[in-house]
Order: sequence, then C-alpha cells, then structure tokens
Amino acid sequence: MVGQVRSRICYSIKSMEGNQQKVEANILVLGAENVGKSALTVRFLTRRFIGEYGDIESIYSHADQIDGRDICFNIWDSLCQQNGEESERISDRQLQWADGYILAYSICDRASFNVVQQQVQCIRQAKQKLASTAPIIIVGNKRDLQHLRTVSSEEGRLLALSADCGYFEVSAAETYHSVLMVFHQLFVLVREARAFKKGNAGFKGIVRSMSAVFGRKWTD
Ligand SMILES: Nc1nc2c(ncn2[C@@H]2O[C@H](COP(=O)(O)OP(=O)(O)OP(=O)(O)O)[C@@H](O)[C@H]2O)c(=O)[nH]1
Ligand SMILES: [Mg+2]
Repeated sequence: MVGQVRSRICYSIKSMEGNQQKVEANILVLGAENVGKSALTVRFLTRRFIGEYGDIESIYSHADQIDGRDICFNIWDSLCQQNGEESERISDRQLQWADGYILAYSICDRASFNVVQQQVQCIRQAKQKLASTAPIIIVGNKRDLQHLRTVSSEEGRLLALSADCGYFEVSAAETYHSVLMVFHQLFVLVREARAFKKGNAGFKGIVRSMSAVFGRKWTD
C-alpha cells in the first residue's frame, strides 16, 4: 500500500519540475497512537481509506493546486512515542522542519484529546522561543463513531478557539472532502503566516535603515 503511495508521489514531484510557481509547505501530522494520523494522510494522498496502516512513519510529497496555483505538500505522518508517558513529545527536528501542524485526536478517545492539548502548548512554547509562528489545525477524527463519542464537538472547538487554532471534525473512514479541506486550509494559513513574517521583516528593515540614517533607535 505504501508502495502505491510512493509511486504516486514520485510522479507528482516530476510533474512539477521546472515550475517557477511552486510553493512548498511542510506539514507535520501529530497525535496519540491509533487516532488515524496515517488514515488522514493516506486519505488526502490517495482519496482512499484502506483500514490498516501499520506502524510506519513516512514523509510524503504531494503535488496539488490551490487557487489555480501549483503547490507541493511535504507531509510527515509521525509515529507517536510508544511508552505512554511521553506520547505528547515533539522532537526539535520535527519542530524545526514543520511549517504547519495537524493535531489529530479520536472523538472516542479522551486520552488522545489530552495529548493534543499538551502538544498545542508544546508547539506554542517552542515557537515562542524561536520567535516564529506556526499554524495549527486540530482535527477530531472518527466522526462516524458517534455512539462511542467521549469528546464533544464543543470541547474541540473551545480548545481550538483558546489556542488560536483551526478546527475540523472529520471521518477519514467515510469522507474525502473534509480531509481535503483540512490540508488545504492549513496550506492557506501557512501562506498567510509567511506573508505576515515577510511583511514584518520589511518593516524591521525600514526601521533599521532609519536608525542608520538618523542614528537613533526607532524600535523602542
Ligand atoms: N471508524 C473509523 N476508524 C478509523 C478512522 N480513521 C482511522 N481509523 C482506524 O483507526 C485505526 C488506527 O488508524 P491509523 O491511521 O493507523 O492511526 P495512527 O494514528 O496512524 O496510528 P499510529 O501510527 O500507530 O500512531 C485503524 O484501524 C483505522 O482503520 C475513522 O475515521 N473512523
Ligand atoms: Mg500511523
């Protein structure tokens, strides 16, 4: 199965060669064990739900179009730590790599929702230290299992609101479109964050130039 995904990816990359318009975004998919990180990723890449995915951690590249523009997603489908206690841990390498995050939990698994809460804090603290921003979308997966629900939609929405994150409830098992929306929305947020950073850098550059000309600190 993974072989199928990989061959599709190779084609996607080739088809973008020589395209000056290409914009890339590194998307890290996080969350506790068994919440459907691989199911969400594979659904987006292949439009299919295949049921079992195994313990595989992969980075996939995928060509797409948003607003008529060629783009490339690099998606890191992560494996959560097996030892339970550190299931919320995000490595420095992952934090440096990612432009945006999908934090997935299962609506039937309260513990996985708690992991997402911790991961949001972890990302926000790390990014504060690096003085950078990183868009996050929280995804409540397995929406088809309503009878087993233990986390309400309101709780998910509230967490997202309080942490300034996007929020979706989806079923990787049942629908492609809502999963597509998650990835596309995150890409748009990454693009906006980049534009904001660029604008800020431009402003700081103007301030620096003024300081050089007038010999005064304009940033106070
Ligand atoms: N009913 C239902 N089952 C799902 C859904 N998404 C994933 N699953 C099932 O949940 C199980 C775990 O899915 P995975 O995608 O492997 O979860 P994961 O988060 O990647 O798991 P690890 O990589 O082991 O951490 C599998 O049996 C999937 O078939 C969903 O939307 N609905
Ligand atoms: Mg997985």
